[in-house]
Amino acid sequence: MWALPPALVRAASPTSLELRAGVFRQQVMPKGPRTPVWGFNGSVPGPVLRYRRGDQVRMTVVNDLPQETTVHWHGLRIPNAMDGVPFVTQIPIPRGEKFDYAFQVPDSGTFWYHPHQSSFEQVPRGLYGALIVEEDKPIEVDREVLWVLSDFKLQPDNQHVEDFGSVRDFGGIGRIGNVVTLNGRAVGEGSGLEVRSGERIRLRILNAASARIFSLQFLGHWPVVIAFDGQAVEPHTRPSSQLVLGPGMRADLVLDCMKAPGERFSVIDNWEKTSEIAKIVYRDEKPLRTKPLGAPMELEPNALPEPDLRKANEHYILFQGGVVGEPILGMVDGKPTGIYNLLNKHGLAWTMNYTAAHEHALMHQPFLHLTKGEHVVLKMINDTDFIHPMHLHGHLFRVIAVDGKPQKYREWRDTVLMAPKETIDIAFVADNPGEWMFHCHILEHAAGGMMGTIAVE
Ligand SMILES: [Cu+2]
Repeated sequence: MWALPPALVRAASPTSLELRAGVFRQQVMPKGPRTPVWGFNGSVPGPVLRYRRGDQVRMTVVNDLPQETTVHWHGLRIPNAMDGVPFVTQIPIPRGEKFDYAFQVPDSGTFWYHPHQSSFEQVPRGLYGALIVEEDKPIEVDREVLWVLSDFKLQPDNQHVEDFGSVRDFGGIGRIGNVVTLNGRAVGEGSGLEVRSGERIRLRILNAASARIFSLQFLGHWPVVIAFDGQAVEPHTRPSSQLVLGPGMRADLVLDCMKAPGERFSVIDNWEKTSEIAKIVYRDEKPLRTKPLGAPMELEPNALPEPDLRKANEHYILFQGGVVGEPILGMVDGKPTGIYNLLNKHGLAWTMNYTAAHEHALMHQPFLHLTKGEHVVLKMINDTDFIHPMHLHGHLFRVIAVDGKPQKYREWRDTVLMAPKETIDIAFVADNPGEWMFHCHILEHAAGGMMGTIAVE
Protein backbone atom coordinates (compact mmCIF):
# COMPACT_ATOMS: atom_id res chain seq x y z
CA MET A 1 0.00 0.00 0.00
CA TRP A 2 1.61 3.25 -1.02
CA ALA A 3 1.72 5.34 2.09
CA LEU A 4 4.18 8.11 2.67
CA PRO A 5 4.88 9.90 5.93
CA PRO A 6 3.72 13.55 5.75
CA ALA A 7 7.24 14.93 5.49
CA LEU A 8 7.70 13.07 2.19
CA VAL A 9 4.33 13.97 0.79
CA ARG A 10 5.56 17.23 -0.73
CA ALA A 11 6.08 17.24 -4.48
CA ALA A 12 8.70 14.67 -5.35
CA SER A 13 8.77 14.07 -9.10
CA PRO A 14 11.36 15.77 -11.25
CA THR A 15 9.65 18.25 -13.57
CA SER A 16 11.61 16.71 -16.44
CA LEU A 17 11.09 12.97 -16.74
CA GLU A 18 11.22 10.08 -19.17
CA LEU A 19 8.18 7.83 -19.25
CA ARG A 20 8.98 4.59 -21.01
CA ALA A 21 6.00 2.53 -22.16
CA GLY A 22 7.18 -1.04 -22.36
CA VAL A 23 6.51 -4.75 -22.00
CA PHE A 24 7.63 -6.68 -18.92
CA ARG A 25 6.44 -9.20 -16.34
CA GLN A 26 4.92 -8.38 -12.99
CA GLN A 27 3.79 -10.58 -10.12
CA VAL A 28 0.08 -9.77 -10.17
CA MET A 29 -1.21 -12.96 -8.58
CA PRO A 30 0.06 -14.16 -5.20
CA LYS A 31 0.97 -17.55 -6.71
CA GLY A 32 2.11 -18.83 -10.07
CA PRO A 33 3.99 -17.16 -12.89
CA ARG A 34 4.36 -13.44 -13.37
CA THR A 35 1.95 -11.80 -15.81
CA PRO A 36 3.24 -10.21 -19.02
CA VAL A 37 2.04 -6.62 -18.72
CA TRP A 38 2.46 -3.31 -20.51
CA GLY A 39 3.34 -0.41 -18.25
CA PHE A 40 5.32 2.76 -17.67
CA ASN A 41 8.88 2.62 -16.31
CA GLY A 42 8.63 -1.06 -15.45
CA SER A 43 5.66 -1.01 -13.08
CA VAL A 44 1.88 -1.26 -13.09
CA PRO A 45 0.64 1.28 -12.16
CA GLY A 46 3.31 3.58 -13.56
CA PRO A 47 5.22 5.98 -11.33
CA VAL A 48 3.18 8.37 -9.18
CA LEU A 49 3.83 11.78 -10.73
CA ARG A 50 3.64 14.43 -8.05
CA TYR A 51 3.79 18.17 -8.65
CA ARG A 52 2.80 21.52 -7.28
CA ARG A 53 0.25 23.72 -8.93
CA GLY A 54 1.95 25.87 -11.57
CA ASP A 55 4.89 23.51 -12.15
CA GLN A 56 6.19 23.48 -15.69
CA VAL A 57 6.38 19.82 -16.62
CA ARG A 58 8.28 18.14 -19.43
CA MET A 59 7.67 14.48 -20.12
CA THR A 60 9.46 12.49 -22.79
CA VAL A 61 7.35 9.46 -23.61
CA VAL A 62 9.39 6.65 -25.15
CA ASN A 63 7.44 3.98 -26.98
CA ASP A 64 8.88 0.49 -26.42
CA LEU A 65 5.52 -1.17 -27.09
CA PRO A 66 4.80 -3.46 -30.05
CA GLN A 67 2.35 -0.83 -31.37
CA GLU A 68 2.02 2.96 -31.61
CA THR A 69 0.83 4.94 -28.61
CA THR A 70 0.12 8.35 -27.05
CA VAL A 71 -0.30 9.61 -23.49
CA HIS A 72 -3.33 11.57 -22.33
CA TRP A 73 -3.20 13.60 -19.09
CA HIS A 74 -6.67 12.88 -17.78
CA GLY A 75 -8.36 15.81 -16.02
CA LEU A 76 -5.64 18.37 -16.67
CA ARG A 77 -6.66 21.60 -18.41
CA ILE A 78 -3.67 21.87 -20.72
CA PRO A 79 -3.19 23.12 -24.30
CA ASN A 80 -4.87 20.99 -26.94
CA ALA A 81 -1.60 19.99 -28.64
CA MET A 82 -0.48 18.25 -25.40
CA ASP A 83 -3.70 16.27 -24.88
CA GLY A 84 -2.39 13.03 -26.35
CA VAL A 85 -5.25 12.04 -28.66
CA PRO A 86 -4.14 10.21 -31.82
CA PHE A 87 -4.99 11.95 -35.09
CA VAL A 88 -6.86 14.71 -33.25
CA THR A 89 -4.04 16.43 -31.35
CA GLN A 90 -0.98 14.50 -32.57
CA ILE A 91 0.30 11.73 -34.79
CA PRO A 92 0.68 8.61 -32.59
CA ILE A 93 4.21 7.84 -31.42
CA PRO A 94 5.56 5.01 -33.63
CA ARG A 95 7.29 1.97 -32.13
CA GLY A 96 10.76 2.82 -30.94
CA GLU A 97 10.23 6.58 -31.10
CA LYS A 98 9.53 9.30 -28.54
CA PHE A 99 7.41 12.39 -28.05
CA ASP A 100 7.91 15.37 -25.74
CA TYR A 101 4.93 16.56 -23.77
CA ALA A 102 5.37 19.94 -22.06
CA PHE A 103 2.72 21.81 -20.13
CA GLN A 104 2.08 23.81 -17.00
CA VAL A 105 0.08 22.04 -14.31
CA PRO A 106 -2.96 24.29 -13.85
CA ASP A 107 -4.97 22.74 -11.02
CA SER A 108 -4.35 20.86 -7.81
CA GLY A 109 -5.96 17.46 -7.38
CA THR A 110 -5.84 13.75 -8.17
CA PHE A 111 -5.41 13.09 -11.89
CA TRP A 112 -3.97 10.30 -14.02
CA TYR A 113 -2.28 9.44 -17.28
CA HIS A 114 -2.88 6.70 -19.83
CA PRO A 115 -2.64 6.08 -23.60
CA HIS A 116 -5.42 7.24 -25.89
CA GLN A 117 -4.27 5.00 -28.74
CA SER A 118 -6.06 1.61 -28.74
CA SER A 119 -6.85 2.37 -25.12
CA PHE A 120 -9.22 -0.62 -24.94
CA GLU A 121 -6.08 -2.78 -25.14
CA GLN A 122 -3.24 -0.58 -23.83
CA VAL A 123 -4.95 0.51 -20.59
CA PRO A 124 -6.16 -2.94 -19.44
CA ARG A 125 -2.70 -4.37 -20.18
CA GLY A 126 -1.41 -1.98 -17.49
CA LEU A 127 -0.58 1.41 -19.01
CA TYR A 128 -1.83 3.87 -16.42
CA GLY A 129 -0.57 5.87 -13.46
CA ALA A 130 -1.61 8.59 -11.04
CA LEU A 131 -0.67 12.26 -11.38
CA ILE A 132 -1.08 14.23 -8.18
CA VAL A 133 -0.91 18.00 -7.89
CA GLU A 134 -0.66 19.39 -4.39
CA GLU A 135 -2.68 22.29 -3.08
CA ASP A 136 -0.71 25.39 -2.11
CA LYS A 137 -1.97 24.77 1.41
CA PRO A 138 -2.84 21.06 1.82
CA ILE A 139 -5.32 20.08 4.51
CA GLU A 140 -3.92 18.65 7.70
CA VAL A 141 -3.75 14.84 7.76
CA ASP A 142 -1.40 12.34 9.34
CA ARG A 143 -0.56 10.73 6.01
CA GLU A 144 -1.69 10.12 2.48
CA VAL A 145 -2.49 6.83 0.76
CA LEU A 146 -3.11 6.21 -2.93
CA TRP A 147 -5.27 3.37 -4.22
CA VAL A 148 -5.22 2.68 -7.94
CA LEU A 149 -7.99 0.20 -8.68
CA SER A 150 -8.26 -1.82 -11.86
CA ASP A 151 -8.68 -5.38 -13.08
CA PHE A 152 -7.02 -7.97 -15.30
CA LYS A 153 -8.68 -10.73 -17.28
CA LEU A 154 -6.33 -13.66 -16.70
CA GLN A 155 -6.19 -17.34 -17.57
CA PRO A 156 -5.32 -19.92 -14.90
CA ASP A 157 -1.62 -19.59 -15.95
CA ASN A 158 -1.75 -15.83 -15.13
CA GLN A 159 -1.51 -14.82 -18.81
CA HIS A 160 -4.02 -12.38 -20.29
CA VAL A 161 -7.08 -13.72 -22.02
CA GLU A 162 -6.11 -12.39 -25.46
CA ASP A 163 -9.52 -11.20 -26.61
CA PHE A 164 -8.93 -7.45 -26.49
CA GLY A 165 -11.22 -5.65 -28.91
CA SER A 166 -13.97 -8.25 -29.11
CA VAL A 167 -17.24 -7.00 -30.58
CA ARG A 168 -19.03 -8.54 -27.59
CA ASP A 169 -17.12 -6.20 -25.25
CA PHE A 170 -17.59 -3.20 -27.56
CA GLY A 171 -21.39 -3.58 -27.66
CA GLY A 172 -21.92 -5.00 -24.15
CA ILE A 173 -20.64 -4.04 -20.73
CA GLY A 174 -16.99 -3.88 -21.78
CA ARG A 175 -14.02 -6.02 -20.81
CA ILE A 176 -14.54 -6.96 -17.16
CA GLY A 177 -11.54 -8.71 -15.66
CA ASN A 178 -11.72 -11.69 -13.31
CA VAL A 179 -8.92 -10.35 -11.08
CA VAL A 180 -9.44 -7.05 -9.26
CA THR A 181 -6.18 -5.22 -8.62
CA LEU A 182 -5.12 -2.62 -6.09
CA ASN A 183 -1.90 -0.80 -7.02
CA GLY A 184 -1.16 -3.49 -9.59
CA ARG A 185 -1.55 -6.57 -7.37
CA ALA A 186 -4.54 -8.91 -7.09
CA VAL A 187 -6.63 -7.99 -4.08
CA GLY A 188 -6.56 -10.57 -1.31
CA GLU A 189 -4.59 -11.34 1.78
CA GLY A 190 -1.97 -8.67 1.16
CA SER A 191 -4.43 -5.83 0.56
CA GLY A 192 -4.31 -4.44 4.04
CA LEU A 193 -4.28 -0.79 4.98
CA GLU A 194 -2.43 -0.75 8.29
CA VAL A 195 -3.57 2.16 10.42
CA ARG A 196 -2.99 3.51 13.88
CA SER A 197 -6.03 4.20 15.99
CA GLY A 198 -6.85 7.93 15.92
CA GLU A 199 -4.98 8.81 12.75
CA ARG A 200 -6.44 10.79 9.86
CA ILE A 201 -5.66 9.56 6.35
CA ARG A 202 -6.21 11.30 3.06
CA LEU A 203 -7.08 8.49 0.68
CA ARG A 204 -6.89 9.19 -3.04
CA ILE A 205 -8.70 6.56 -5.13
CA LEU A 206 -8.47 6.19 -8.91
CA ASN A 207 -10.50 3.77 -10.99
CA ALA A 208 -8.17 2.92 -13.89
CA ALA A 209 -10.17 -0.11 -15.10
CA SER A 210 -11.33 -0.14 -18.70
CA ALA A 211 -14.91 -1.08 -17.84
CA ARG A 212 -15.37 -2.10 -14.21
CA ILE A 213 -17.42 0.14 -11.92
CA PHE A 214 -16.65 0.10 -8.20
CA SER A 215 -19.12 0.84 -5.42
CA LEU A 216 -16.97 1.01 -2.32
CA GLN A 217 -18.09 0.75 1.25
CA PHE A 218 -15.78 1.11 4.27
CA LEU A 219 -17.36 -1.08 6.92
CA GLY A 220 -17.32 0.53 10.35
CA HIS A 221 -16.16 3.85 8.88
CA TRP A 222 -17.71 6.97 7.38
CA PRO A 223 -15.14 8.46 5.02
CA VAL A 224 -15.75 12.06 4.04
CA VAL A 225 -15.55 12.90 0.33
CA ILE A 226 -13.55 16.09 -0.19
CA ALA A 227 -12.93 15.95 -3.96
CA PHE A 228 -14.27 14.33 -7.11
CA ASP A 229 -11.99 14.05 -10.13
CA GLY A 230 -9.45 16.20 -8.29
CA GLN A 231 -11.82 19.11 -7.73
CA ALA A 232 -12.88 20.25 -4.27
CA VAL A 233 -16.44 19.41 -3.25
CA GLU A 234 -18.24 20.40 -0.05
CA PRO A 235 -17.05 17.72 2.41
CA HIS A 236 -19.81 15.16 2.86
CA THR A 237 -20.46 11.48 3.47
CA ARG A 238 -22.23 9.46 0.79
CA PRO A 239 -25.64 7.85 1.40
CA SER A 240 -25.00 4.50 3.17
CA SER A 241 -21.31 5.50 2.81
CA GLN A 242 -21.33 4.10 -0.77
CA LEU A 243 -18.74 5.61 -3.07
CA VAL A 244 -19.37 4.83 -6.74
CA LEU A 245 -16.44 5.24 -9.12
CA GLY A 246 -16.81 4.55 -12.83
CA PRO A 247 -13.79 4.06 -15.08
CA GLY A 248 -11.60 7.18 -15.17
CA MET A 249 -13.13 8.68 -12.03
CA ARG A 250 -11.31 9.68 -8.85
CA ALA A 251 -12.29 10.62 -5.31
CA ASP A 252 -10.32 12.07 -2.41
CA LEU A 253 -11.50 10.91 1.02
CA VAL A 254 -10.70 11.83 4.58
CA LEU A 255 -10.67 8.69 6.69
CA ASP A 256 -10.64 9.13 10.45
CA CYS A 257 -9.54 5.79 11.91
CA MET A 258 -11.33 5.87 15.25
CA LYS A 259 -11.68 2.16 16.04
CA ALA A 260 -9.71 0.33 18.71
CA PRO A 261 -6.18 -1.08 18.34
CA GLY A 262 -6.25 -4.66 17.06
CA GLU A 263 -9.58 -4.33 15.20
CA ARG A 264 -10.04 -5.17 11.50
CA PHE A 265 -12.62 -3.96 8.97
CA SER A 266 -13.33 -4.77 5.35
CA VAL A 267 -13.52 -2.35 2.48
CA ILE A 268 -15.95 -3.97 0.08
CA ASP A 269 -17.07 -3.44 -3.47
CA ASN A 270 -20.75 -4.21 -3.91
CA TRP A 271 -21.42 -2.94 -7.40
CA GLU A 272 -22.61 -6.28 -8.80
CA LYS A 273 -21.69 -8.81 -6.20
CA THR A 274 -19.97 -8.21 -2.91
CA SER A 275 -16.25 -8.76 -2.66
CA GLU A 276 -13.51 -7.50 -0.40
CA ILE A 277 -11.12 -4.92 -1.86
CA ALA A 278 -8.97 -4.31 1.19
CA LYS A 279 -8.81 -4.62 4.95
CA ILE A 280 -8.33 -1.79 7.40
CA VAL A 281 -6.05 -3.30 10.04
CA TYR A 282 -5.58 -1.40 13.30
CA ARG A 283 -2.11 -1.86 14.72
CA ASP A 284 -1.90 -2.97 18.31
CA GLU A 285 -0.51 0.35 19.36
CA LYS A 286 -1.53 3.17 21.70
CA PRO A 287 -4.03 5.47 19.92
CA LEU A 288 -2.60 8.61 18.34
CA ARG A 289 -5.63 10.52 19.59
CA THR A 290 -9.01 9.54 21.02
CA LYS A 291 -11.16 12.16 19.28
CA PRO A 292 -10.98 12.77 15.52
CA LEU A 293 -8.56 15.48 14.47
CA GLY A 294 -10.59 18.69 14.39
CA ALA A 295 -8.76 20.27 11.44
CA PRO A 296 -10.88 21.58 8.53
CA MET A 297 -11.37 19.29 5.54
CA GLU A 298 -12.27 21.85 2.87
CA LEU A 299 -9.77 21.90 0.03
CA GLU A 300 -8.90 25.20 -1.56
CA PRO A 301 -10.85 25.19 -4.85
CA ASN A 302 -9.18 25.59 -8.22
CA ALA A 303 -9.94 28.76 -10.16
CA LEU A 304 -12.36 27.19 -12.65
CA PRO A 305 -14.49 29.40 -14.93
CA GLU A 306 -18.01 29.50 -13.46
CA PRO A 307 -20.77 28.77 -16.02
CA ASP A 308 -23.62 31.32 -15.92
CA LEU A 309 -26.78 29.30 -16.55
CA ARG A 310 -28.80 32.42 -17.47
CA LYS A 311 -26.70 33.07 -20.52
CA ALA A 312 -25.66 29.50 -21.31
CA ASN A 313 -26.51 27.94 -24.68
CA GLU A 314 -28.15 24.52 -24.50
CA HIS A 315 -26.85 21.72 -26.66
CA TYR A 316 -28.11 18.15 -26.82
CA ILE A 317 -26.33 14.85 -27.15
CA LEU A 318 -28.36 11.72 -27.74
CA PHE A 319 -26.68 8.40 -26.95
CA GLN A 320 -28.01 5.25 -28.60
CA GLY A 321 -26.95 1.69 -29.28
CA GLY A 322 -25.64 -1.39 -27.53
CA VAL A 323 -26.44 -5.05 -28.04
CA VAL A 324 -29.48 -4.81 -25.75
CA GLY A 325 -32.35 -2.41 -26.41
CA GLU A 326 -33.87 -0.72 -29.46
CA PRO A 327 -32.19 -1.43 -32.79
CA ILE A 328 -30.57 1.73 -34.08
CA LEU A 329 -29.53 3.41 -37.29
CA GLY A 330 -26.39 5.50 -37.32
CA MET A 331 -24.07 7.34 -39.67
CA VAL A 332 -20.69 5.73 -40.28
CA ASP A 333 -18.23 7.68 -42.45
CA GLY A 334 -21.18 9.75 -43.70
CA LYS A 335 -23.36 6.76 -44.66
CA PRO A 336 -26.53 5.61 -42.84
CA THR A 337 -25.95 2.14 -41.39
CA GLY A 338 -28.21 -0.22 -39.44
CA ILE A 339 -27.14 -1.91 -36.21
CA TYR A 340 -26.39 -5.22 -37.96
CA ASN A 341 -23.83 -3.65 -40.29
CA LEU A 342 -22.62 -1.31 -37.57
CA LEU A 343 -21.57 -4.35 -35.55
CA ASN A 344 -20.63 -6.88 -38.15
CA LYS A 345 -19.10 -4.67 -40.81
CA HIS A 346 -17.56 -1.90 -38.73
CA GLY A 347 -17.27 -3.33 -35.17
CA LEU A 348 -19.25 -0.35 -33.93
CA ALA A 349 -22.18 -0.42 -31.53
CA TRP A 350 -22.95 3.09 -30.32
CA THR A 351 -23.93 6.48 -31.69
CA MET A 352 -23.75 10.02 -30.38
CA ASN A 353 -26.21 12.26 -32.21
CA TYR A 354 -26.75 9.45 -34.72
CA THR A 355 -23.06 9.12 -35.59
CA ALA A 356 -20.76 6.21 -34.74
CA ALA A 357 -17.11 7.27 -34.75
CA HIS A 358 -14.30 5.20 -36.16
CA GLU A 359 -11.24 5.67 -33.98
CA HIS A 360 -9.15 6.85 -36.91
CA ALA A 361 -11.85 8.43 -39.03
CA LEU A 362 -13.38 10.89 -36.62
CA MET A 363 -10.77 13.61 -36.85
CA HIS A 364 -11.85 17.07 -37.85
CA GLN A 365 -15.54 16.35 -37.86
CA PRO A 366 -16.62 17.72 -34.48
CA PHE A 367 -20.21 16.97 -33.53
CA LEU A 368 -20.44 20.28 -31.72
CA HIS A 369 -18.90 23.69 -32.42
CA LEU A 370 -18.57 26.10 -29.50
CA THR A 371 -17.35 29.67 -29.49
CA LYS A 372 -14.38 30.33 -27.22
CA GLY A 373 -15.78 31.73 -23.98
CA GLU A 374 -19.27 30.31 -24.61
CA HIS A 375 -21.25 29.28 -21.55
CA VAL A 376 -22.71 25.85 -22.24
CA VAL A 377 -25.28 23.47 -20.84
CA LEU A 378 -24.88 20.01 -22.39
CA LYS A 379 -28.00 17.91 -22.06
CA MET A 380 -26.86 14.30 -22.32
CA ILE A 381 -29.71 11.94 -23.08
CA ASN A 382 -28.85 8.29 -22.51
CA ASP A 383 -31.30 6.35 -24.66
CA THR A 384 -29.37 3.10 -24.10
CA ASP A 385 -29.87 0.31 -21.57
CA PHE A 386 -26.27 0.71 -20.36
CA ILE A 387 -24.40 2.89 -17.91
CA HIS A 388 -21.71 5.19 -19.35
CA PRO A 389 -19.00 7.26 -17.65
CA MET A 390 -18.81 10.25 -20.01
CA HIS A 391 -15.50 12.12 -20.11
CA LEU A 392 -14.76 15.58 -21.52
CA HIS A 393 -11.20 16.63 -22.31
CA GLY A 394 -9.65 20.02 -21.67
CA HIS A 395 -12.39 21.30 -19.37
CA LEU A 396 -14.09 20.60 -16.06
CA PHE A 397 -17.88 20.76 -15.89
CA ARG A 398 -20.45 21.12 -13.16
CA VAL A 399 -23.09 18.40 -12.80
CA ILE A 400 -26.24 20.54 -12.70
CA ALA A 401 -29.20 18.16 -12.95
CA VAL A 402 -30.06 14.49 -13.27
CA ASP A 403 -33.41 13.73 -14.94
CA GLY A 404 -34.25 17.40 -14.43
CA LYS A 405 -33.58 17.25 -10.70
CA PRO A 406 -31.08 19.89 -9.52
CA GLN A 407 -28.03 18.37 -7.86
CA LYS A 408 -27.14 19.24 -4.29
CA TYR A 409 -23.37 19.57 -4.64
CA ARG A 410 -23.22 20.70 -8.30
CA GLU A 411 -19.77 19.16 -8.20
CA TRP A 412 -17.04 19.76 -10.73
CA ARG A 413 -16.04 16.65 -12.66
CA ASP A 414 -14.30 15.57 -15.83
CA THR A 415 -16.17 12.24 -15.96
CA VAL A 416 -19.78 11.61 -14.97
CA LEU A 417 -21.71 8.34 -14.74
CA MET A 418 -24.87 8.33 -16.83
CA ALA A 419 -27.30 5.58 -15.80
CA PRO A 420 -29.48 3.76 -18.36
CA LYS A 421 -32.22 6.02 -19.80
CA GLU A 422 -31.00 8.93 -17.69
CA THR A 423 -30.64 12.56 -18.77
CA ILE A 424 -27.79 14.56 -17.23
CA ASP A 425 -27.21 18.30 -17.59
CA ILE A 426 -23.64 19.47 -17.29
CA ALA A 427 -22.44 23.07 -17.52
CA PHE A 428 -19.09 24.63 -18.32
CA VAL A 429 -17.37 27.55 -20.00
CA ALA A 430 -15.71 26.52 -23.26
CA ASP A 431 -12.55 28.52 -22.65
CA ASN A 432 -9.85 26.15 -23.90
CA PRO A 433 -9.46 26.36 -27.68
CA GLY A 434 -9.03 23.23 -29.78
CA GLU A 435 -10.75 19.98 -30.65
CA TRP A 436 -11.57 18.06 -27.49
CA MET A 437 -12.60 14.46 -27.10
CA PHE A 438 -15.92 13.72 -25.49
CA HIS A 439 -16.28 9.99 -25.03
CA CYS A 440 -17.39 7.11 -22.87
CA HIS A 441 -14.61 5.98 -20.52
CA ILE A 442 -15.69 2.38 -20.80
CA LEU A 443 -12.85 2.13 -23.27
CA GLU A 444 -14.51 -0.63 -25.29
CA HIS A 445 -17.54 1.63 -25.76
CA ALA A 446 -15.33 4.47 -27.00
CA ALA A 447 -13.74 2.09 -29.50
CA GLY A 448 -17.25 0.92 -30.39
CA GLY A 449 -18.24 4.38 -31.59
CA MET A 450 -19.12 6.27 -28.41
CA MET A 451 -16.80 9.17 -28.93
CA GLY A 452 -16.55 12.39 -30.79
CA THR A 453 -14.95 15.79 -30.63
CA ILE A 454 -16.19 19.19 -29.52
CA ALA A 455 -14.50 22.10 -31.25
CA VAL A 456 -13.87 25.28 -29.26
CA GLU A 457 -12.85 28.08 -31.63
CU1 LIG B 1 -20.24 3.58 -22.37
